[in-house]
Amino acid sequence: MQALRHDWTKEEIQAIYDKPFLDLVYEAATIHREQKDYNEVQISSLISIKTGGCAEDCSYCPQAARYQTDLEVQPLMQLGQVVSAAVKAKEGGASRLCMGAAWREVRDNRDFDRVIEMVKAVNDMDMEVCCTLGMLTETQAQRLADAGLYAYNHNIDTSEEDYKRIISTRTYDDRLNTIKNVRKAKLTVCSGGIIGLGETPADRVAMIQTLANLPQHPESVPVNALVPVKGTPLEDQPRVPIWDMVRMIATARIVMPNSVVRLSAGRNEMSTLEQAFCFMAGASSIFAGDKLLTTPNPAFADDMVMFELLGLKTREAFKNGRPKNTIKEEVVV
Ligand code: SAM
Ligand code: DTB
Ligand code: SF4
Repeated sequence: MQALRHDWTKEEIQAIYDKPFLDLVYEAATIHREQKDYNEVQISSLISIKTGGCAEDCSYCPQAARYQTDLEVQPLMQLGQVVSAAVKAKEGGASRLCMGAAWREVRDNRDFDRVIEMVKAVNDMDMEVCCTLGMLTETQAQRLADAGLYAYNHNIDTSEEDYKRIISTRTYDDRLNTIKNVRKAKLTVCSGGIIGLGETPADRVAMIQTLANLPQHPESVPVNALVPVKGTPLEDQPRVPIWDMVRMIATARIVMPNSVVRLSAGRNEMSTLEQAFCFMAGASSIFAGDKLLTTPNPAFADDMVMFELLGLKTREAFKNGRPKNTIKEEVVV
């Protein structure tokens, strides 16, 4: 087992990213196959608990209020709606439920109280609960942890140098600061990015370097291919070549060997063979269910056909042990 490093240079990561394609896949696959459950894939299901009307200007995002997209804005869901969605996701084979809100940051109000109730309810269903709610303070992260949250998703999206081109309403440091707050609350971190934003290969390498040189690697690293949405500034971006997606997954797998790399947005446009290459290169997690947050994703049934074809198995919840904060409260009668 390779020792974890937090001192990667850009040159080292670039050299990995630029390897001949099959050498890169072989190296990543070799590292991936050192894990005993290498044929297991973790399934997360996404629910958009609050959709659209967001104050930020992320140029890829259909949920930013300032872009004219075809999205229907929806207020924060009721607890019962979330529980029904969680039941459906669990029946479909998901071990993790990720709740996303189109918020710039969490505010200490009744909406947050309701999210806390959602976290408790889903954790009680023995699913790993993840949230992605925008920026968080340390106290808010702690409140989520106390409610039984398992992971917090907060992507850095691209390189620090490229960030201002993509988002002007917050800084890279804002993003890193929330990740720090999540760590202080002892939650697991899910952080990755998007390719296909018009970034250079050097930006991709710099993004991986930032993630790999955090004091602790994110437990989960989502690699998203941009889903271009009409009305957003990036609507005309060309589709990400599959070669680049595989290179990103393989590079992340090699430099963060203990992390779970998630083949995230963009699967709807990929063939089974293309996805098979992503799994070969070390992806071991996906978002399943026919919708991501607002855009289409393959149906559960189609994914199960793919799993059967490739001999993949779904990973159960809490495979690495149940953290103390997610142990259900005893009901005293
Ligand atoms: N508002 C919160 C935030 O920004 O952290 C949570 C929701 S936000 C939609 C979650 C992540 O989805 C973003 O960080 C981005 O990486 C990803 N995302 C959003 N729109 C996307 C798109 N069109 N294609 C691919 N990924 C996208
Ligand atoms: C992540 O990295 N990708 C997911 C999840 N984390 C929250 C979101 C993808 C969103 C794709 C665009 C949409 O459906 O709105
Ligand atoms: Fe808002 Fe998140 Fe979309 Fe940015 S990515 S506009 S913060 S919902």
